[in-house]
Amino acid sequence: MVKEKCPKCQTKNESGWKFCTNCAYKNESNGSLTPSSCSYNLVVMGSGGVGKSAITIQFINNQFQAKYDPTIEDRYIKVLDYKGVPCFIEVLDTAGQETFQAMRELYMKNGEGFALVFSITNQRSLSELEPIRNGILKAQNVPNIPLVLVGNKIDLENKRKVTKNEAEAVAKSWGVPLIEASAKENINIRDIFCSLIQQHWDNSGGPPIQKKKDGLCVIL
Ligand SMILES: Nc1nc2c(ncn2[C@@H]2O[C@H](COP(=O)(O)OP(=O)(O)OP(=O)(O)O)[C@@H](O)[C@H]2O)c(=O)[nH]1
Ligand SMILES: [Mg+2]
Repeated sequence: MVKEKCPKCQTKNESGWKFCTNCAYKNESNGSLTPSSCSYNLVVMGSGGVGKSAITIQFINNQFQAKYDPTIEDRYIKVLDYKGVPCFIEVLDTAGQETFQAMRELYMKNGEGFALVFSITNQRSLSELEPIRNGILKAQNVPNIPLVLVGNKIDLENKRKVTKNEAEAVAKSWGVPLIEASAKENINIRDIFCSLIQQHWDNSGGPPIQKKKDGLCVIL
């Protein structure tokens, strides 16, 4: 059997692989997995270096990436059990650095939930989220698109430049939750993605229900 290497972690996968068995990196060239009715495309956005990739990799793979390697664009897949419901999550880890932002409008339009990340050690990274949020609201046709404001790097409390009150005021003015997190210490990382799923459920009156032929209902 021919094996193909994952470009992200170099693990060998069966030919025709759709996502890496080691790091869950999505192989675009082999198409999407069949989506369940509880499936969401979630997008992680924010300035360069705030920790979008570290958050994504901690969530997907339970590892902290200490080395800074600016992202162009990476997609990952995870099946997350949230309140007993298996949720099929695709996470798009986007570029913070301006030179890599060509696809921005497309994923602002197609995303089904957005984690807007700043670093608590960098005041400017919070203000830089304002135009990103405005772009998402403009690109989306649906009202109440799930959004969460994420203050990352709370393990660096001694370097804090953005107070929690300040971030809470921004979150309140946007009408979104604030989650302070640390990708390094794996603090509140899962909650970021669960919050986006919960907002979907709040908007639609609960988790997706599928009717079976015999009249019984099951939660997918
Ligand atoms: N101490 C600490 N460092 C972090 C944390 N999250 C990320 N970092 C570090 O910050 C640097 C940048 O993290 P990345 O995740 O690559 O940042 P990014 O937002 O993906 O950057 P771009 O891909 O360029 O947009 C790396 O050296 C990470 O190890 C955290 O929670 N705590
Ligand atoms: Mg990155």
